[in-house]
Amino acid sequence: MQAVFFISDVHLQPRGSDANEYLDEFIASQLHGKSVTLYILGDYFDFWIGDDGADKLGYSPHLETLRRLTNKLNTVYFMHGNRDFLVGTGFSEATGVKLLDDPAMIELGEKRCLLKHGDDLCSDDIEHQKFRLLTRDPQWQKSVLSKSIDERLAMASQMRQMSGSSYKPSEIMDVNQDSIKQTFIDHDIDILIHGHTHRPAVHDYCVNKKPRQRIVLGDWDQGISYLKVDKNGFDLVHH
Ligand SMILES: [Mn+2]
Repeated sequence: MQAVFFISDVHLQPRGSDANEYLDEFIASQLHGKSVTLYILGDYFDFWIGDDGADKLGYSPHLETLRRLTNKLNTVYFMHGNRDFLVGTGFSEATGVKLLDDPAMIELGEKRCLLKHGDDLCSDDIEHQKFRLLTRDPQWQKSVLSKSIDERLAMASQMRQMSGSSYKPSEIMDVNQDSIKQTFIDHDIDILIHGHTHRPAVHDYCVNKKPRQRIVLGDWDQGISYLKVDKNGFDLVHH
C-alpha cells in the first residue's frame, strides 16, 4: 500500500513563521522523491481572502510548493477549515490540488474512514457554529469575493481580532461527544480523522457494539505534525 499522509492546522502565515520551516522539513523528509497521497484537512492557511488575493498576501511560494508536489505524481487533497474557507477553484487550478468536501469518505485497507476539518463537531460552541453557517453560505461568499482585495483584507483582520479577543472555556472548544457518536452511526465508519482542536490524540470508542477510533491531527506551532498510514498501520506523529 502506498503511504497516505494527513495534516491539518498548519496555519501558514503570509509573511512566514516557524510552521513554514516545519512544513518544508516535512515535505523534504517524508514526501520528497516518493509517490504518496497527502490529505490537507483544513486551516492550512491562517487566512485566505480569495484566490485572487494569494499573491498580495505573499502566499505564492506556498502555491508553488504544492504545484511541485502534484507535478511529481503525488495526489494532494484539500479540505476547507474555518480559516481558509474561501479557497476556491483558482487555487486548485494553480496548484493541481483537488478540493474535497467536508465530510469526505475514504477507505484505508479494510477501514471505512471519514475525514473532516472538525469545527462542526464542536457543537457546544454556538457562536462558532453561527459563524460557520454564515461563512459557508455560497451567497455570503459570493458577496465577499465581489469586494476589492483591500476591503477583504480589512475584513479578515477584523475577524481575526474578534476571534482572538473572545475567551471560551476549553471544554467548549473541544468536540461534543454526542456529535462524535452520531457521526460514527450516521456514516457507519471505523475511523474518524479530523483536526481543528489542536489536541492530537487517538481516542478509542465502542459505539453500537463496534470498536471505533477518532484520530485527531495536531497543529504545527511547535513542530511537524502528521498522521501516516501505510502497510505498517497508523502512525500519529506530533513534535
Ligand atoms: Mn480550525
